[in-house]
Amino acid sequence: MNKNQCITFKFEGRICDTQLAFFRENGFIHFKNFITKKVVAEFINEVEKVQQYLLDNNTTKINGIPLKFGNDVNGKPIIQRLAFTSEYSKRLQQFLQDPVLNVLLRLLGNYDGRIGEHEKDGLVVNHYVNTPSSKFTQLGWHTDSPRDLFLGSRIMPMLNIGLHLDDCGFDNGGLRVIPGTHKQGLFGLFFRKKYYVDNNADKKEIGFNIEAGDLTIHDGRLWHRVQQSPNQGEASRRRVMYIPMITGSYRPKSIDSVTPFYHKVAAFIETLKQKINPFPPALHSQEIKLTNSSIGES
Ligand SMILES: O=C(O)CCC(=O)C(=O)O
Repeated sequence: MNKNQCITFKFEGRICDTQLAFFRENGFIHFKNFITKKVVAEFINEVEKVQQYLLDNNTTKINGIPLKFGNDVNGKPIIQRLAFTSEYSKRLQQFLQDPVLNVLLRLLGNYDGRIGEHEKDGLVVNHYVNTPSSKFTQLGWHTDSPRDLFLGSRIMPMLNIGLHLDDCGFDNGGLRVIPGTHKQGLFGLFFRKKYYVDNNADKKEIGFNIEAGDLTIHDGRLWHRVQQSPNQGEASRRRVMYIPMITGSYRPKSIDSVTPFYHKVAAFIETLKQKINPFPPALHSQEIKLTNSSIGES
């Protein structure tokens, strides 16, 4: 399997044995057209409403999870990482309760899984866009599992279910995974890559040709990253909702929840990266052009 051979599946209301075998072997799976374009538009609208509400109320954290702010192509403020989004939207809440999602639990094998609507970071919405003042254009290599340790529990099986809201062909960046790494031992889980700092392509990584409405699911132990789009502005936009499907004891978050340590570390790394190189590589030329023109104007 390589980047040109991204195998996709059609979801027909159940996880069949072939899909289960593929997921067990590789640690991820890609379903085409899980929701229709009409529903995609509806969800984008809901996310925008939640974003506006949170911006209007100067909300910077939800249940202890910091939101990530940036600016859109038109300079308007946006939230580039939302957490617990469904707690602000009846429509998204209703979607998380749709029995169709429970069908995906089969991928967790014998574990008793559930949708973590009020646990971990809840329903996350990531919004990547390349603009001079975007704060989110890529994401370094990581797995999701060690977060459990920071939350005070042992590593438990989990799935991250990504519902994609924009088209994003392989050449436009997006999700990259290293197949099979969910089966590695603890050493590989912790030390295969430098968490969040390493953005380099791996020779074993594969990517996806995503259409809005597609669903990708990855095992929490799988190494993955988000490749920055080579494009600027609108063409670089990538929005994806992540639904955590989790196991273990029920640990809901609330307004009193403290910010987990890994978010503090991630924020620290981000600040450090900004200080070392304030403009992500793909933005360099645009930023320099803008700076020159403003110098010329003054
Ligand atoms: O945006 C993506 O597709 C991946 C996001 C991710 O890995 C994360 O939020 O931890």
